[in-house]
Amino acid sequence: MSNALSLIAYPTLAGQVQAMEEDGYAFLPGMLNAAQIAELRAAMDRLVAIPASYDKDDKSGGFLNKSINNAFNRDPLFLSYVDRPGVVEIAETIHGSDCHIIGMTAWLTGPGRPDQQLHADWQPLTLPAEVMSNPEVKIPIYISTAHFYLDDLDEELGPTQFIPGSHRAGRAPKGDMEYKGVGPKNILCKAGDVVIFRSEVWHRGTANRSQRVRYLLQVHYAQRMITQKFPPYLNRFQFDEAILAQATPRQRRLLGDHKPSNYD
Ligand SMILES: O=C(O)CCC(=O)C(=O)O
Ligand SMILES: [Fe+2]
Repeated sequence: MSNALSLIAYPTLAGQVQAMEEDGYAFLPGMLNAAQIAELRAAMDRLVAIPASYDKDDKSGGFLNKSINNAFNRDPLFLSYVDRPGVVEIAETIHGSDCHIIGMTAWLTGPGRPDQQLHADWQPLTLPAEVMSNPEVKIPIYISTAHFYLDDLDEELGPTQFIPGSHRAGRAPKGDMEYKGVGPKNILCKAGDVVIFRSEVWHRGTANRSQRVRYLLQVHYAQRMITQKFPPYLNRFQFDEAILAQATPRQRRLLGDHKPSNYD
């Protein structure tokens, strides 16, 4: 039985932002063409793990797990994914015009990867269900992640699953597998599609039961007051000057070159 999430592409920015508020995610089909998908996959293949940055590239869990942090700092190609047209406008609308990225991860997951636990990436506020059921209670979107899918997803490759509207639970799932009687549904999208989702929506990556490696680029956006996660910490992360020199003013701001504000 198919467990696919029906993916609705809202054509306007207002519709996409409304989807972030009501469903917890927005589906953006066809953001990349075949050549862009191929060049991104090749760039991800070329990345070499930096252990000090908490990168991984091993099979210690019994499956290939190559996860490279701070990808924007590794190749100018990834810099262009900081402000991809069609995605960045959503981030700037939901998080504010001074929003920034808090991370960018190039992630390859190989055959044998198990199901993840259903989770919220971050639950900023825990609130009673009766408070959350009041439509006047509107929680700001503090953090979102754009998933750039670089494969045609099928059930075997390990699609991401979401429970629409579950960000309104007011809590992380903590072992629950349903919200209001609805379980996690597969995102069976195409290579080049993007799903951007807020941190509280209940979701998980699923088992890779194929013989293929799944390629995913994650761009994590946040309100300016949410700290960037660019390991290694204590001043050991350094921007690559050659890449920074190519950044536009908007890209620089998204990397953290802000106007002074609270606490600066
Ligand atoms: O692998 C996926 O599709 C989702 C991954 C995820 O949600 C996570 O690592 O937090
Ligand atoms: Fe997650």
